[in-house]
Amino acid sequence: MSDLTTRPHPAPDAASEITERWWHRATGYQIYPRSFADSNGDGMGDIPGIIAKLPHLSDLGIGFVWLSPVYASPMVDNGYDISDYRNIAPEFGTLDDMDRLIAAARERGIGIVMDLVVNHSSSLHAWFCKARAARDCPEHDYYIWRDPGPEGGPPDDARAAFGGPAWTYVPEVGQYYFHYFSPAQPDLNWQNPALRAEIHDMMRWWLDRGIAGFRMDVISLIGKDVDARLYEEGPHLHPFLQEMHREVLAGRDVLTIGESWSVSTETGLLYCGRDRDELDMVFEFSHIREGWHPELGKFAPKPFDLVAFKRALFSWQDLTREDGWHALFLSNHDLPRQVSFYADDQQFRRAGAKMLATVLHLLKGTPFVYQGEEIGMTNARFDRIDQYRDLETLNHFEEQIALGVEPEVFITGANRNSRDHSRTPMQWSDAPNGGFTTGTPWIEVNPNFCDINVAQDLGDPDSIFTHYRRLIALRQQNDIVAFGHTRQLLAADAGVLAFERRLGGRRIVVFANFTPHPQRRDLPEDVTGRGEALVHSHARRDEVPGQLDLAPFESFACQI
Ligand code: TEU
Ligand code: CA
Repeated sequence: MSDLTTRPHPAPDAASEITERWWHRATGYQIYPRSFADSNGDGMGDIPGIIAKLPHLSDLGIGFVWLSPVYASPMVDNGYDISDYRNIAPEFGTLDDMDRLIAAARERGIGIVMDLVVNHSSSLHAWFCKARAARDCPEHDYYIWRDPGPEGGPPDDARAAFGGPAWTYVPEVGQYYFHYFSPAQPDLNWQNPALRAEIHDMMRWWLDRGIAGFRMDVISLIGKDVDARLYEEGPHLHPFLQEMHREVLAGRDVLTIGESWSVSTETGLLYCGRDRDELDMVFEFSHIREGWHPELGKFAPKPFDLVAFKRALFSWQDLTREDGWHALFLSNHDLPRQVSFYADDQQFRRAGAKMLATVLHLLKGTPFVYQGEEIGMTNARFDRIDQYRDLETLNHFEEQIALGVEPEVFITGANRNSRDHSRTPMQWSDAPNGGFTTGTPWIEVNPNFCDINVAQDLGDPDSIFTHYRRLIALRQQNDIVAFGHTRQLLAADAGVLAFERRLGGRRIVVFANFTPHPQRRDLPEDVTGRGEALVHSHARRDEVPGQLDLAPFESFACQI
């Protein structure tokens, strides 16, 4: 998006300057193509479907799209298993369709950020087909092979993220290959320079087609040392990212967001610090993991703890105060629907959805909207395991049932946290299947599409969609929203989240009630004041009074 202006912007205390980049004021929108819009009635979303829906993204004010993988793939993990990095899966369209999407989006000032899945390929990638057939071809070393352990079994007992061992034996070569995820996703051997050069070349090839950047899938795994059983943030990670920057990214005005499940406030600036020449920002998950059971993981329901959640969220605001930048999100294709998880998807759905948006979009960083979030889409209620589609849920079900977990207990956890909730089709209208497809959708449409859909929200000035549009516009227009320093307020409060943003002498104060009950708070003097309402879910608020009463899930921001 080099056509957008780049100018230096004074930091809030004028002690340092950051150069304003196009993505500093932009809001991203994630599209999970399989579930977004189906143009040909085969029950699966596709690229022509996305092109047809670009006006929706313009209406919202979106600056760029993060497009989940559309590359050729056997779809074991819905495209996160790529068999050809330079082609498009036929169910999604053709390379021509992709070029048309890039051009049509760009005409609207929307960049397309592609998903770069290079920790692993598909086991059907041509490289792996050769690699598994013979030890003496160059491609063999593109993957991670080890001889059997002393007893003839796998080299060690590492487990794969989607269940089962992390090593799979290939008799043709008499070795095991390593896969952090499923056996259909063999890990690439980043220590091989020829492999790295292939990846760099492929990235340049896409950038030359006009894309606006990359979201890098589990990028913190590429520096791994399997022999030391060091997978996340391994010893080679940052040298590899610096090399990638030199070889591919330097001199291009593109956006890079790395996904890392392990990055912490100790390591965050190693990826996105000003002088690092690696990435622009990272998706980090400390606030998400907060909602998981510490031992039993995501499929064991755990009550939401607002204080711990706030600690995680604001620790990254503190970290990126002077350096680095934060990618802000509550939802994506791997996570449950945010209104169901953090708020209420029944009586207070509308207020809850607006409240979560108010919080996220007024923090410092680049916010991401996951498809359907802008109309407050909710988790599905699946009663049977055969209604689920995701390999993570299905494999963990098998494993946990074998361990003696009751199916109903597992389904309760999955109804809260399965990846499939975010993957039910986008609800466009109250037409059959929510207007997503004229055929049979690949996964059930949430039956609440009659009440929750885009057409309905568009016609309502008080809708969740309208609230998002306002927040997205604020970031573009208001320097405090874009660049102000963040200070958390009421840190120990278990029901209310509050913060202020400050730039020069001006400030914005944000309040959010995370509970279904009215809340009253006595506020310190340095927080209160008269000003101008910026955004509100209930009554307009031009003042933060000394005694503040909040309605259930109420949120507002006031500039003082
Ligand atoms: O996810 C990374 C990842 O670690 C997930 O497996 C995560 O632990 C899980 O989704 C939590 O439920 C990325 C992609 O976002 C995901 O869709 C892929 O399945 C995965 O990588 C493998 O490519
Ligand atoms: Ca289709």
